[in-house]
Amino acid sequence: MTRALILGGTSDASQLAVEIARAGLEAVYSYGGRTRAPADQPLPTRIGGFGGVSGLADYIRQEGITHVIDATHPFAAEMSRNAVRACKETGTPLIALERAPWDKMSGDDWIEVADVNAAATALPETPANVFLAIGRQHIAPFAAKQQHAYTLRFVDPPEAPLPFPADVIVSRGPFTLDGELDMLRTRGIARIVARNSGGDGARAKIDAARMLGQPVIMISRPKLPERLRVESVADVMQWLGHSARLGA
Ligand code: 3Y8
Ligand code: NAP
Repeated sequence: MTRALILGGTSDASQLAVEIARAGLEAVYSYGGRTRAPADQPLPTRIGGFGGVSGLADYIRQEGITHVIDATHPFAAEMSRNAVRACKETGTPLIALERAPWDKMSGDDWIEVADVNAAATALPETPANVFLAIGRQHIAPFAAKQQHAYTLRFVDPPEAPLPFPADVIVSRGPFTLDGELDMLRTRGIARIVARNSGGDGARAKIDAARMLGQPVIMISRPKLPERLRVESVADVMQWLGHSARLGA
């Protein structure tokens, strides 16, 4: 009897939830509790951390989870690392649904950096209008470069004061090319800082930057442990179907 746990919080995870609900498989969708009103899901949903590796292992045992799908964002590294360890500890099959990174195309002007600190260092000294498309959790390093005029984009309005003056756009995405072109032009943005999230939900700003001939400071993905990894919902359903048939 299949009982899957989806570690969600991305558009891919939402698409998977629809297919799993349609197939009538038993599953629970899990959010980290980062946003005020996460999107509704067609499955029973839980919100908030598990309490590290041991908390996740306990959850798997107590809830009789038979399969774990890590459909979190490529930058949700801690959740992914915990999933690998908890599934090894409990002997639970694990698969990652992870979109491919964006590849640099001709016309792209990317400055590729390893992390957020390197992104802040990569900004020019001369004042510029900078768009930080990296959410709220990792903006502190830019407080060291206050000569720039920053535009930030968050899912929810900021609760705490920001570490530096900035203009905040509150929007959950996914974003459109026209909307990104308009935003970049009207704000005279000269630099975008983005993460290589991959997928379609966040790529419009990268396409817009290319069209406007603007450089993007692109943060590479964190290294994750080896685990079974697919890029499509169909592959996950096949994996579930195969194991589910065996475990039925
Ligand atoms: C809570 C689920 C959907 C999901 C949409 C995707 C696309 C839009 C692009 C920019 C970049 C950013 C941010 C972003 C994108 C999708 C997708 C994606 C980037 C939701 C969601 C949750 C989160 C958490 C949130 C983070 C933040 C990151 C904003 C739901 C909407 C910047 C990542 O306020 C906070 O604390 C926000 C935190 C983690 C990064 C950060 O560190 O601040 N996503 N995003 C998940 C949970 O509670 O477990 O609320 O419904 C999902 C989506 N975010 O179905 O339409 O990639 O799938 N999300 C980044 O890419 O750098 C915005 O502005 O261009
Ligand atoms: P993270 O740094 O990898 O995770 C930190 C801790 O948050 C985890 O150890 C876990 O707490 C909890 N957590 C994260 N995702 C969870 C989930 N789906 N269900 C239950 N607990 C979860 O994660 P993050 O980067 O803050 O991202 C949080 C969520 O937002 C993820 O689900 C991710 O898919 C979504 N998201 C993130 C980004 C991004 O840029 N990081 C972009 C879009 C969407 P415990 O250790 O207590 O279990």
